[in-house]
Amino acid sequence: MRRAKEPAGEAYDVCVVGLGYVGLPTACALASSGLKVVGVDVKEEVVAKVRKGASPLAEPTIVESIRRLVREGKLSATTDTAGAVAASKAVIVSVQTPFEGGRAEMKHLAKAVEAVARSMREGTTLVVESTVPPGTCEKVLLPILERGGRRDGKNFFFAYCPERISPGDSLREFVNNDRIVGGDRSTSREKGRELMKAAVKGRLILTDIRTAETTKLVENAARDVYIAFANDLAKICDSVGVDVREVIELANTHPRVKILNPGPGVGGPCLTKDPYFLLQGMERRDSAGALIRTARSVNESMRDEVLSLVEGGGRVERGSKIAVLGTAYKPDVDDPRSSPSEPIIRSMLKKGYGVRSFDPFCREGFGAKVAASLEEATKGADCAVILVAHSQFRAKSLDRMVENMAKDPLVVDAVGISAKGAQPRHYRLRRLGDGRFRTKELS
Ligand code: SAJ
Repeated sequence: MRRAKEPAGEAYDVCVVGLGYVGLPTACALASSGLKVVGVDVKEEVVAKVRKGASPLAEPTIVESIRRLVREGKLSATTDTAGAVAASKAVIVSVQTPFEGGRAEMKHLAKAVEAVARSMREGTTLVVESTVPPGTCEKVLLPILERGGRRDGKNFFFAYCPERISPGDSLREFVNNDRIVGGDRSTSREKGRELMKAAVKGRLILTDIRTAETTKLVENAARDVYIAFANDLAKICDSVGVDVREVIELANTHPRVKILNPGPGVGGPCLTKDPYFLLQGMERRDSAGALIRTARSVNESMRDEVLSLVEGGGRVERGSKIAVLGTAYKPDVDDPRSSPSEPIIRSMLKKGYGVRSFDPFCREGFGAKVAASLEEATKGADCAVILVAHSQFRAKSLDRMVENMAKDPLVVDAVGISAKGAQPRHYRLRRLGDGRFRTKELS
């Protein structure tokens, strides 16, 4: 038991605190660059897995890296934060900062930084990667670290280097993306850059801490706003009687237009909360942030848009069988956090529909009966709703998919995987943002 906790008094180049979606790729990238890395997590099951060379994440490159790095002795893991921090030259903190009760919840991050502060050596470089509202490092984290008279830039070196990785492709993105490094002391910024340079091939761009905190949130708020524009267009095109995907494709041939894809809403742990973190950091309370707030509500309204496609034709009623295809928050990942499928399924269940779900990567059903295969989910269903553009769904023709459904079924395609201009004869097809079906259904 004791052995399981102790980092064996070894000296590590880096200690990564938090072995989640961000900490694991961070630890793997640094260890792959030749540094000796110890990962820390409070969850014993996570630490036990890594020690065995197994990955808590299903992402193939992470699975392969952990297996190799643990075998080569470059990566180890422990639940003992104090021991690992004390035995390391540098520390990177990448713990979760969830959005709870309408506020950014900083307790996990503050606790991790307190543990680091208690055990870090003189001269430690400390980099925080977690996403935080502007001002958090200055108001919450640095006061913890400077308790007892230690000073940033003198006794330790603090840098804020927000993560930018896309779950599903995290290791490649960690290594290749440009990164922002925020530090309020020039020595700290430089030390932060030095540390990240070991594994990051992209540019490491220096600024102050608050600018780095704000930039991270702006990146995700921007993506949320861009997607909201596409989603708003879906509603507009639906009522104009044209296909939004064709309109976007054509508009994007203009050299200065780059519209994203509409869908059933925006999910995942980042875009759904970071716009609120940004607004939380504001001191003024006027119309500032209005566009960001509106974007959030447009994206959240897409669940109703999908439900209205399901119910619009009057064929789906209490007791109807519905197959929901896709519960992950985006294509080809196994992560269901804040997935748009959740409110859609819960609403369907409330209305008394018989809902079966299937996702090739993710076992989450949000209360629906989880089918073991696509065929099991669609068998006898009156309606199939495609909510995630997984490659497996893209590869399957809808004509084949409906073969075992009930007679004259309805297929709702919320993610644009059906062929452009498809006019199937044996089933009704409704594509999100494609108003042409109204004309067709009326004729
Ligand atoms: N989505 C659309 N239409 C699109 C693109 C995405 O509806 O055209 C939806 C997806 O289906 C998903 C959601 O948006 O539900 C978010 O997916 P995403 O791929 O846009 O982003 P995330 O949440 O996986 O990762 C984002 C990334 N941020 C940006 O691209 C600015 C990533 O770089 C960040 O590191 C990550 O947030 C994070 O952890 O902050």
